[in-house]
Amino acid sequence: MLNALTLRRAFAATLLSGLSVIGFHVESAQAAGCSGRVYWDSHFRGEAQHLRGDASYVGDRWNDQISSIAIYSGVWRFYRDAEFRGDYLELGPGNYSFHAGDAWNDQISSLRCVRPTY
Ligand SMILES: [Ca+2]
Repeated sequence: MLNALTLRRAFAATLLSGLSVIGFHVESAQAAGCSGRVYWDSHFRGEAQHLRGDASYVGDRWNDQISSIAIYSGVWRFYRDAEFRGDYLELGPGNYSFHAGDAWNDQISSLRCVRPTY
């Protein structure tokens, strides 16, 4: 079970690594050990953005808009403010969905991968 999950994540990361990065300014592209996706809406819906490195600011379009996060690899910190400031939410591989009224819904302004995982 765990092996199958790990394999599936690795496969997804391989697929996604072929996609181009649009939108976020990637300051330090890291290897496949830091990979994920953020979504405009809850439940992994709406516009999506591939994560491959740190972003000191997610950009005007994405600022305070992220409502769900899929992390394929790495331990990531999602900050309330730009430049990795404010309190942060630390998340490892998994799927996370926020909803209206949740503390972290539509709050994230910067993000970074603090530890690669494989
Ligand atoms: Ca949103």
